[in-house]
Formats: sequence, structure tokens, C-alpha cells
Amino acid sequence: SFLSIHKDFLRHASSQFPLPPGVKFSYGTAGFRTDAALLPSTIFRMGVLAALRSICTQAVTGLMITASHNPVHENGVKLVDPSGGMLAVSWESYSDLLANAPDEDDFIQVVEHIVINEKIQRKGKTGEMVYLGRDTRPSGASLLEAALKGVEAVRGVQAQDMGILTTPQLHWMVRCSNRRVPATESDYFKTLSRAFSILSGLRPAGYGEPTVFENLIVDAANGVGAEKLLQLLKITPSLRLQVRNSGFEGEGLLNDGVGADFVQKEKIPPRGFEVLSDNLKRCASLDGDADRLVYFYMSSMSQTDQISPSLQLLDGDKIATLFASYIMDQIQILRGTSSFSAVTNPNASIPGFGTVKVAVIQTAYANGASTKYIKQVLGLEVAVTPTGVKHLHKRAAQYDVGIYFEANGHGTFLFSDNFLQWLQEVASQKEKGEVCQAATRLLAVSEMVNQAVGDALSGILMVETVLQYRNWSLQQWNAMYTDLPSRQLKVKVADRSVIQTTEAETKVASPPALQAAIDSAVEKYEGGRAFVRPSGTEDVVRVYAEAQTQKIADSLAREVAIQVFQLGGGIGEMP
Ligand code: G16
Repeated sequence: SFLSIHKDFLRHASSQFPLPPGVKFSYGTAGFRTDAALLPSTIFRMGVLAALRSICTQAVTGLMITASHNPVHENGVKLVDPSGGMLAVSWESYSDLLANAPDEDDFIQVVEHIVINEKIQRKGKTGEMVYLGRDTRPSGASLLEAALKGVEAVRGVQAQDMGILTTPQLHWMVRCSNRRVPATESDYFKTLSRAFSILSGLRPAGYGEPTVFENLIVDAANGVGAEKLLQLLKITPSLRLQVRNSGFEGEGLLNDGVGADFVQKEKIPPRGFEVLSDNLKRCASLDGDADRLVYFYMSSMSQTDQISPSLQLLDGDKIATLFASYIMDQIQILRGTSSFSAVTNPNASIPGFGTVKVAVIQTAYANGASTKYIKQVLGLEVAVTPTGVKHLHKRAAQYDVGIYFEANGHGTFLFSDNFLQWLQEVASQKEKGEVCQAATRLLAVSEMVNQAVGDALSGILMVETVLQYRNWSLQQWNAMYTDLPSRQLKVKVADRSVIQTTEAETKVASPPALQAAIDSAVEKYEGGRAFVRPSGTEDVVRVYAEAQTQKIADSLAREVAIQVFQLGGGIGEMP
């Protein structure tokens, strides 16, 4: 069998990457993530797993070395399935078993278990390949070596080092390669840029001459997104932006007071932007591996109720809403009705296609005002899943257009093949005028958005496209609806796995007293909402609270955090 040929080779290779003592690895929300020094054995073993997944599916898989928004001394690994999405959830338990196998013999046993359980057989074909990528972290190069050795330890599977990339680029490459379409990094830039140009040339009549807005100032979190954005800019001159916090010589540290996670959670401008505060009319932040995006601007309007009155955040919910409204506009045109009506009727069908199923997928973190707007004004279905794009993506794939976003700025949208095929036909019928244009727009959008995973670069192009189309400033976009004030906190506990949740993470199942305590805290405030969940990327428990005023949201969050600390085994300082 496959194993009897290679067992000794695998055993020998794995002996070079011993498990660090006393560490328990856990797959988490998006793969393993911890101090980089602890990771060589895990990354080697994930190389092996990515190779096994490739043999099993007879397709290219991917392995990305990144810890995204985490501090620079940490690192991690995200595995990419042949579809371009995250590793199938059913394989996550194999990852845990492999990562924690104490020695070579146990490791081989787990490999054997996976091979038998998944009925993995060599087909002798050449499609067995793993694409490897890494972000800009200093520990990335040696960890990539470990991954490479892991893939190659499964003899016959090829490892291809794609170099320094954003996470979404690697996902895109895996997806395209398995769909037999050009999949190099330069194809990525060309595809996005071409679609952006098509869309810029397809502004609708009736929205007036395009306004020339200020350049977009992008905070690249001192990460990999900076260099990639500059490359995109080079071939897309009509994109008007400047990159800051690029992580180049003399600039700051990765994710240190910068980036989408920081801006979204703290609601204050990233480091390096303070001095510009008069000029911050159009800004965006990426995270460390450029799979998240938020927009913001500084407003001179003082809102006394807010801790940081001047930063106006346009988070993942606002982005999802902007995109959903644009998609519905195009669907209205395809129906032959005006593109200007605000309220759409999602049940009406398009002549020649039938009902286009459109939905927005969110998590419990979605601001209540966004959910209300999507349901009541856009008339769309909203589905809720647990945190983690792997859950949202799967749900979004059930629709003709599935738009998914987490409030933290991670998201994208997916088109069904059926709908795309129909759009192709309509787009080829020039005599259909506006209808043909709307179909052409949606086809370009389907090329420009990364349908493998959330992608901050294609996200910027998409936001800029819709703003150009509507002639909107960020203020006008922000006015679509007003966010309910919210607050997020982190609580350190001895073992965050003691907190278990249910109902898409909106309720605590264990310890039971905690949910009762949250309920009684929430009850005190009309319209208040709060939930807690263990993070799958950081060693903390996350607390989210939402209320009618910022002051109440802050106290509710604090009250709940204290309960987590007391009932969940808090350590360190009391929140
Ligand atoms: C990852 C996941 C996201 C998730 C985020 C935070 O993002 O891909 O879906 O929202 O972690 O997860 P948690 O709240 O469990 O820490 P990233 O950008 O950090 O890779």
C-alpha cells in the first residue's frame, strides 16, 4: 500500500521536527496559531496533511504560513481546500490528531488512520500538488521549509513554493488552478485590474458626472498587503490610493497599533494616521495577511456619546450592505425595472431566469442595525452562522448570489454557476441595452471579487467601484444606516475551552451559570444584546455588547466581562 512504501521515509522526516514538550495544539477558527518558535513540528505535519488531502481529492491544495492579525512573534498555518476555500471541516480533527501526536510512531499511526478512514489510494496521476505561501513574518521562511519537507515526505506529491503572498492570493491560485484557468500571481493582478476597468467604464446614466474624490489612504498593517497593493496600483492607474504602514524599512511593526483588527476593535485611527487627522476623509485598513478590510474616516461632527468621537468606522457589515444594495440594483435592471428604486422585491423573478436567490450571511457580531437594514430595506434573507469564514462561505454557496461578511471585515461573495451562465448569455445580447450592461457588470464583479475567500485587495476595488457608481463619499455610504453602539472586550482565562457556546455562538452552554449572568446583565437595558465566545485565534475569551448608547454598551460589555472572569476562571487583572 501507499504507506508500506513510504512509512520509513515519513518517520525519518518527522523525527527532524519533534513536538515541543507541554504544548497542546488546537486547530482553531482558521488553523493553528501560536508563538512561532513552537510551530515547526505542526507546520511540518500540516505539510503532510495538505499532501494527503491532495492525493485524496486528486487536486491542488494549499498551505499558507501566516498568523494574520496576531503579533509579529506569532505565526500559524491556514490550509486551503481544492475549491479555494478553507480546509474541509471534517478534516480539522485529523489536524488536531497529527499536530499533537507525541512521537514518530504515534504520528505514523495517525497518518495510517487518515489513509484508511479516507480510503486514500495512489492513482498514479500527476495532479498531486501543494501550493505553499507565506506572509512577511520573519519566522515565515524557516517555517515554509518545514512545510515543504512535510509535503515532500509524502513521496510523489509536489510542493510548489509560491513565495510571499497575501492569504487570499494563495486561495485564489488554488481555486483557479483546479478550474484550469491561469493562476499565477500576475494573472491575479491582471484579472482584478481588468474587471475594475470594465466596471469603471460602466457607470449608469442618471447618477451624474463622476465626482473626483480624494485618494484613498490605506493602512496596510505593516504587512504583506502593502507591496501587493502597490503592484496592483502599478497596472491600475485609475485606482487612486496611497499606501501607509507598509512595513518597509523604518516603518512600524506588523499589526502593532495598526491594521483592520485594531481599527475595528478599538475604533481609533491606526498608528501613523494621527498626524493626518484633518485629511482623513477616505481611509481603509487591511489586516496582516490582507484578507480583511474596513474603511473609516475622521468626522469633525462630535458625537458626545462615543469614546473616540471622531472615527467613523465602515466595517464588514457596512461593506456587505453596500455590496448587497449594488447587486440588487443590477438585479432590478435585469428585471427591466428602474435601477433607482430603494426597496427591492427579492421574490420577483427575472424573465428568462426565474427567481434569483440572494442572501447575506452574517455572524452574531453583525451590528443589529445592519441586519435590520438588509432585511427591511433591501428585503433580503439574512442567515447567521458561527464565526469563521469556513462557516459563512459554505452557507453563501447555497444561493445564486451569497454575500458573506463578518463585522471584522472578512468576507466576499459567491455566484452560482447557473446564474453566471445565464448572465453570459444576456451579456452577449448587445441589443438589450441596459439589461446587457447590468449582466456585463455582474460578470465583471464575479471576476473581480475573490470567490475563494475574503480578500482586502479585491474588496477595495469593489468598494471603490460601487462608490464611483453611486457617486458617494464615505459619509454618504455611512448614512445608509446608523450602527447601534457596540463594544468588544477580551478576557484572559486559564483555559478558554471551558467556555462552550451554542445557537451560532449567541448563547453559552457551559458553564451554565454564565449564560444566566449574561441574561440578567442584558435584561437591565432595553434593546441591549451581549454574547461571549472563546477566540479561535487568540488566547482570550471575546465579549460583545450592543446597546442604544455607547455608555450602556460599554458598561454592559464590562459587566459581562467581569462575569466571564469570575465564572470562567479569569487570570491576571480583573476587566
Ligand atoms: C480568522 C478567521 C475569521 C475570524 C477571525 C477571528 O481571521 O478567518 O473568520 O473572524 O479569525 O476569529 P476568532 O474570533 O475566533 O479569534 P484572520 O483574519 O485572523 O485569519
